[in-house]
Parts: sequence; structure tokens; C-alpha cells
Amino acid sequence: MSNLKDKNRFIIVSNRLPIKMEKEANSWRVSPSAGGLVSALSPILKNRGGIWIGWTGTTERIGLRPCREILDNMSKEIGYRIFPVMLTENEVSLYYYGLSNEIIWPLFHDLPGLANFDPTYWRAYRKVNEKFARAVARHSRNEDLVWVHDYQLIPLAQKLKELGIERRCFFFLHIPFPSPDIFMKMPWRYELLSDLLEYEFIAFQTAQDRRNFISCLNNMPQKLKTSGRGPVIEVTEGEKKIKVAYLPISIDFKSFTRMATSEKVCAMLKDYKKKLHRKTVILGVDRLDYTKGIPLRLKAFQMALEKYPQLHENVTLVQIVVPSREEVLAYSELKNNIETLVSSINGTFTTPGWVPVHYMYHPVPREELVALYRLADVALVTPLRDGMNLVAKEYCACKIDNDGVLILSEFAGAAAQMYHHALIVNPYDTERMADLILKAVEMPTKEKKSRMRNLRKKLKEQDVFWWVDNFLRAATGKALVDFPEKELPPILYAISPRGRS
Ligand code: ADQ
Repeated sequence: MSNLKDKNRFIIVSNRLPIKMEKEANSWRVSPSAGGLVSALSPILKNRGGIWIGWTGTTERIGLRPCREILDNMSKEIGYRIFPVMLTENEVSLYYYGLSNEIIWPLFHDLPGLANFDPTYWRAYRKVNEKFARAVARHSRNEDLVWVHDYQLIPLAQKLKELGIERRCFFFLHIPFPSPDIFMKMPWRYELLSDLLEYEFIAFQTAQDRRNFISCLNNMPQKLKTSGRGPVIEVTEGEKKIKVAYLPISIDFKSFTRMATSEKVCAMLKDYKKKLHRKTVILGVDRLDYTKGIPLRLKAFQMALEKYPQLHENVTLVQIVVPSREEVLAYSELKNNIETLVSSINGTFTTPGWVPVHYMYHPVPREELVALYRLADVALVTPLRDGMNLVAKEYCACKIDNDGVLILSEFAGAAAQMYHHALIVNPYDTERMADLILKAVEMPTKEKKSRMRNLRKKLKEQDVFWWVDNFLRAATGKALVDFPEKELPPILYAISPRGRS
């Protein structure tokens, strides 16, 4: 069936390679990075001899040759080839911290006031994308399929074309796509849209994101035609036809469930329970980012403590924040803001034996995170805007006893799939969030279990392998039946009715 096999390799391109490189004295320590995307794509790359191209994550001068050697050893370990794109400090500063994270990131998360439209960023962004395109040209063949990931690399297909390289290119956007009134503020809006139209297949996380994209296309000077209905539609520009889809990313559900029952996690869980003296635990887990809504969440928790004294000494909020982009001013200010709020809440409400907020500002090893997911009676996932939000899904995957409640922002992509059984909240409505905290804490066991059972059922069906499989089917029109370990679900069959456009 699969005539794609062997002939058409997959070339995955993302800003970062699926590895971590750390300098130790005079040598480099390289380790594979974990995560749903890596575990979902690795079997495909191994199976088909595909490759992954991306930045190494360091600006240290290593030299292409020694770097290749290090990565070749790593390639042997992970079972597929990885090729580096080397970036200078200046390139990282302008392309990554500049255009990607000071312009696209805030703008696409509906926060245009935080965008810094510096034209030098734009030029560097396109130059670095050309660098990525050269790497793709060097390491790929005509018949390969190039799958580009995320907002850092939107112009890549256009850059390949400018180099005279013809490849079938597909694109997935992990973050939201904004509505035209926000997107049109971007000085290079038409260029960015034209860049996207150079892909033969583009997929977004939700129907809403795709709707926004189509509305933005309607603002372009040239005439475009949209046809079709359902998860995959077609945009026609002159002779060119582009398939545009929405497909929510997910997690490796089975691996989270498996880890949740492991001996190590069970021991950690027991230990946590002892230390927290059987308190009801509410959990927040986020990368340090202003899109994640952490300050408003803390204010809602504070309001809940003010309004509902029955929560005192009974409920503890465990808030984990993973350090991220601290060199950017907006992020260091956010950190200060969070820490001020935490100490204010703890200063006001702490009593002997009870600290209302346990705040951790460091990454947590995966097993510990899974133990915390199992421990938490309630997860508070309240981003102001989020492409998907994997924490919401990981939490449910780990609630193997169905004994947890998910409070979820209506502005997280995950809400399109989970709105029936989570408690959905507008993250700006702190009063309502405070009420939902009480509702979640006091929810009868029967209702709690029924909601969680339903959430887990859907996640089990629509895991990250379902996502990869459906992406490839929709993009290439071919079934990947040669993945022996997977049952292939029918294409895009089970997206919630609300998610349909
Ligand atoms: P992110 O913005 O990084 O991803 P998210 O989807 O929440 O956001 O994923 C975060 C990941 O980091 C999760 O896998 C989580 O387990 C891990 N993590 C969080 N806190 C941690 C901690 N303290 N210690 C260790 N690990 C931690 C972008 C988009 C999202 C989209 C994903 C995937 O912004 O909207 O869901 O890509 O497409």
C-alpha cells in the first residue's frame, strides 16, 4: 500500500533539534530531549530513514566538523540522522529572541501591545530562514517530504523556492493564529501570508485558528478562492492549490499512563501525600510566560481564600514554573510579579502547618511531574491564549483513578476538545475562577470520576500518534500502514462538533 516507503523520506525541520547540548569543561554533553513530538516523530524517522534538521541550541563556536561528529554519535543512539543549523549570537538575538519571540509570539497570542516591530528583526528572520533552507537543500532529495514546524520557520518554503529547490513542503503551526484585526498590525503581514501559501499543506491546532487564517487571507490584495468543508479545505491562488487543515496535537497518552503506575511514581506520590498532610491539592504547571495567565490565576486563588473560609487549611496550590526566556524584560518582570503575589498570599493566609501556595521555580523531572499530576485533586490550566496546552492533557492522562478535576481556559486550544467535561473558564474572570475552584474542590466523587473518565477516553483515542498519522494522511493522501505498533484511526473522524468549522 505505502508506495511512499523508502522513496520519500521525511525531513523534519524545527527551530531546535530534538537534543540538548551542554558544555562541560572542554567537552560537550549531548542528550536526547523528551516530549510528545519527539516520541511521535522518532518511529517515522527510524522506520523511513528520515532526518531532523534544526538549531543545536548553542551559539558557542564548535566548528561544523566536530559538531557533525558529536551529532553523528547521537544519531546512532536515537536511530535517525540529525543535522545542525549553526547560529551566531547575533542571529539568535534577532531571529529567535527578536522576530519570533518579541513579535510573532505576543501578536499571535493576542497581545499586540507587547510586540516590538523592529525591522532589523524581520530582515534577520528571513536571512536565518534562508540558512535553514540551505541546510534542507543540502540534506534532502527531490522526492523527500519536508515537514516544517512552527512560527520560527514560516518563510522556509519560500526560501527554498528562491534557492531554486523544489520540495513538497508541509507546515504545522503550534501556536494560535490571530484574528485579522490583530494580525494586520504586523508590518510584514502580506509577506508572512504569502510565505505560508508556499506550503502545499498547512495545519493549525483548532478550527478557530484556521478560520482566523482564512479571514486574514481575505484581506490580501490578490483574489484567493476557498473551497470545501470539514477539517481539510482548499485555498486556490491562481494555479496553486493549498490544503489547509486543523488538527489538535496531543501527547503520548500510553506512556504517561504507564509512568503514572510505575513503582517510582507511586513511591513519590506516597511521600508527597505524607508531606502535604492530606490537603486538597490544586496544581499549576507552566513555562514562565505571560501567555500562561499565572498572575490572574494567583489572584483568583487569593479571591477564593477571601470568599470561602472553608478552604483555609484544607487547600494548597502547588504552582510550578519552568524558567524560560529570562533575558527578555517582559519575562523577568513577570517572574517578579508572580513572586510578589505568592508572598502576599502566603503572608496573608499562612497559619502554623499550612502554607497556601507552594511555589517552585525550576524544571521538575518528568517522574516527579507525573507524581504531582497524580497527587493533584484539581489542575488549574488558565492561559490567556495557548495553541493547545499539553499540561491539560498530561494531567488527565495521569489521573488513572479518574479522581481529578480540570479547570481549563476557554482560550487554550485544548478547550475545543475538552470543553464538555472540564470546567471551562475565562481566565480574565477571576471571580468566576474563584467560584470554580470551590466547585472543583467540593465536586461529588461520582461527577468528578465521570468527567475525568470521558476526558481520558477522548485523549486515549486522539493521542500524538493519531495526530501524526492524520497529519501525514491529510498532507500526502497516503496511509502509513507500515507502522506495526499502531492501529491507524480513520482520518480526522473524531474532532468535537464545536471544533468543526
Ligand atoms: P509550550 O508553550 O511549551 O508549547 P505546553 O503545550 O503547555 O506549552 O507544553 C509544555 C510542556 O512542558 C509540557 O509537556 C510539560 O510537561 C512541560 N513542562 C511544563 N512545566 C514543566 C516543569 N515544571 N518541569 C518539567 N516539564 C514541564 C507550544 C505551544 C502550546 C502547544 C505546544 C505543542 O505554545 O500551545 O500545546 O507547543 O504544540
